[in-house]
Amino acid sequence: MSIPGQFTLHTTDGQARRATLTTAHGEIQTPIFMPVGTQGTVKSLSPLDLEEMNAQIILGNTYHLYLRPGDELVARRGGLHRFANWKRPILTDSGGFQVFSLQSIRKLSEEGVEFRSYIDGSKHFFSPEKAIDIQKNLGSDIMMVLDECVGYGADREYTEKSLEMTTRWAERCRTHHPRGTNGQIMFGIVQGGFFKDLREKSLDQLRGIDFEGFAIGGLSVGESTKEMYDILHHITPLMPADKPRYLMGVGTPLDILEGVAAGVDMFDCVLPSRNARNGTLFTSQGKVNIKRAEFAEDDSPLDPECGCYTCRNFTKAYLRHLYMAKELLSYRLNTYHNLYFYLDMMKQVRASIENGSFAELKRRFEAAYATE
Ligand code: PRF
Ligand code: ZN
Repeated sequence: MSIPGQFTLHTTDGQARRATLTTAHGEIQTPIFMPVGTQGTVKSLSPLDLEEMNAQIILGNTYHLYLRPGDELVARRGGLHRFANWKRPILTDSGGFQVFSLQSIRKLSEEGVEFRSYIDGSKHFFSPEKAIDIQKNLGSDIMMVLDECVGYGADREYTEKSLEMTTRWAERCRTHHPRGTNGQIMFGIVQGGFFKDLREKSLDQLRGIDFEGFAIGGLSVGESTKEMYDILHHITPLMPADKPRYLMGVGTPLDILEGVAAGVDMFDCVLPSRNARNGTLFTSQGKVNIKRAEFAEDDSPLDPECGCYTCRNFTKAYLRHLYMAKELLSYRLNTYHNLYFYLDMMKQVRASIENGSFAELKRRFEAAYATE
């Protein structure tokens, strides 16, 4: 019998890895992209849609679900899987990043972080233990430790103090929920900003704690692509090879392929779903802005190479019309396509690692997205 947290490496192609991660709600084939379902829903899509496009795991947010409808209310409904009728794995982010990025904070101390609700301004407090208790109530398969994601431009002194606190918070999270409890596994988060030695220090400290996986946080926070790739390629070869690696909140198709090339197994990002809602669509030929006048009478599918429901059934002219008229179906068809595109890209990534052609696949996407 396989146990939650078991990570089986099947094959590699360069640094790229093809693996399986076991969770309490089934196995995940990696590399994987996780659609973001902040409020317990991937905006505009049903669980049926997500199953149809073979989403293997979705992401939920501790911060949002704690504030509304409340994690205890969710627990009384049998947890987030039952509440949202999603039967496959769920990963929850700890709330730390949302507290910091929504500027709703904050008083930060060794004890935790105080913040104001983005809904009604009320005061709240997350300690590392509280962040885990909430994720236990939600019943996610993969829980994230509470961390501080330092902003871009933070100086060395601040970044070092911060990563050391993030390590102490990580220790408290693991102590509060020892390995093997309850089928829920826990990932530590490497911080350290844009200082390579501080990234190493963060990783060294975290690897002494018994986590089932490790995430790279604090990237895609306003730095250049070059700076991000530089840190990424520095830290991934130093991460434990026998545990899953998760690059948080990244990114564009090319960022994800760069991550895979560096040996990352898991990704999440609001980009495909958020861009879909403002009419930016990812295709095999690069990005398409569906609101452009040139599509007004274009009867071709959005992406002739895409097998999704949107591309099989509708024209660019119709998708443009829906967008211009702000019709609800616009959000749905666009989101369906963009997530299908991302998930299909990951499927191609997995196949290419298996047959040793990942570099070639990456070059193909780089050519299509070269002008970004
Ligand atoms: N920490 C957490 N969640 C995150 C991040 C982080 O650093 C990021 C950074 N891109 C996205 N989501 N807990
Ligand atoms: Zn499509």
